[in-house]
Amino acid sequence: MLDLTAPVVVLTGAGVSAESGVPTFRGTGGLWRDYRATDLATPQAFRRDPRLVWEFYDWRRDVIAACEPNPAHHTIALMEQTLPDFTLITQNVDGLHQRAGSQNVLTLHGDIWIVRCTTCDYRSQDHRVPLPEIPPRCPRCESLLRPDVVWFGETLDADVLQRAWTAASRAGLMLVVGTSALVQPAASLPLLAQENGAMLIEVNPDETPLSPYANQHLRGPAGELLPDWWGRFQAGK
Ligand code: BV8
Ligand code: ZN
Repeated sequence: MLDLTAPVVVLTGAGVSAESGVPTFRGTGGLWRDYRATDLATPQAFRRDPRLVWEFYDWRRDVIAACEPNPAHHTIALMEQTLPDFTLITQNVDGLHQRAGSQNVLTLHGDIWIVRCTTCDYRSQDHRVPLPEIPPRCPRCESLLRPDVVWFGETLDADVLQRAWTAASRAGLMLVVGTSALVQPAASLPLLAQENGAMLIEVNPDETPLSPYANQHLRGPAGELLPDWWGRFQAGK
């Protein structure tokens, strides 16, 4: 029997957006023109070929713009509205949690809908699909713009990471939804939570390195299993 007043944390990965049609990183959809996403989401790739990296992001923005939040996103937004102490941490950059109504989202890896200048402090929401110019240039200083996401080898925003760390360490319950639990430091958050007494529930059709630590497994698609779990959780089952 779960304590309904204990702090609840949800950590999501690309799998929570899979049923919306957003390709995951490591699943079959994780390829673009035979490139692996993880090879393009790096500062080195951007330095070497900013046009190619922007073609990749422009394509992802185009795909995401046509996707809708799925019942998993909506359930997580409902949890935030209903529970007295709730935190959503996401590795995703697609903005679907926000579109489903989640208000306070800790976006560990940034936001694909924000661009920022590689030279000056210009930073702006940009929802244009496709982008009129690839690679896009700063309207202030003409330098290259980049997606405001955290690439492999880059550090996460210290404040966001600190807030995620704090939320995980005081959680009574953490749901880990749709992540292969391979990317650090995000993948350490569930273990930190458990070390501090949290119950871990993994929502994923597949096994992950986190599975042996989880107290409970919802083995299937989040869009189907999460709404059902939430109904039972609220009924105190
Ligand atoms: C950092 C933004 C250090 C960009 C992303 C140890 C060894 C080797 C390397 C490292 C290491 N420790 C740290 C590193 C480096 C690296 C890392 O972790 N590498 C991994 C690959 C080993 N980490 C970093 O570089 C991080 N920075 O550590 O800085 C540092 C310190 C000081 C000074 C300088 C540097 C930065 C990591 C952030 C990278 N950016 N995204 C973009 O999106 O374009 S990560 C990227 O992968 C996405 O954010 C994605 O969310 C994330 C994780 O992937 P998942 O979300 O888990 O998605 P995936 O496809 O893998 O899995 C989907 C899951 O869903 C599957 O399990 C599947 O079964 C499940 N699923 C499918 N359908 C459904 C479902 N689940 C539920 N329902 C469904 N329907
Ligand atoms: Zn600029």
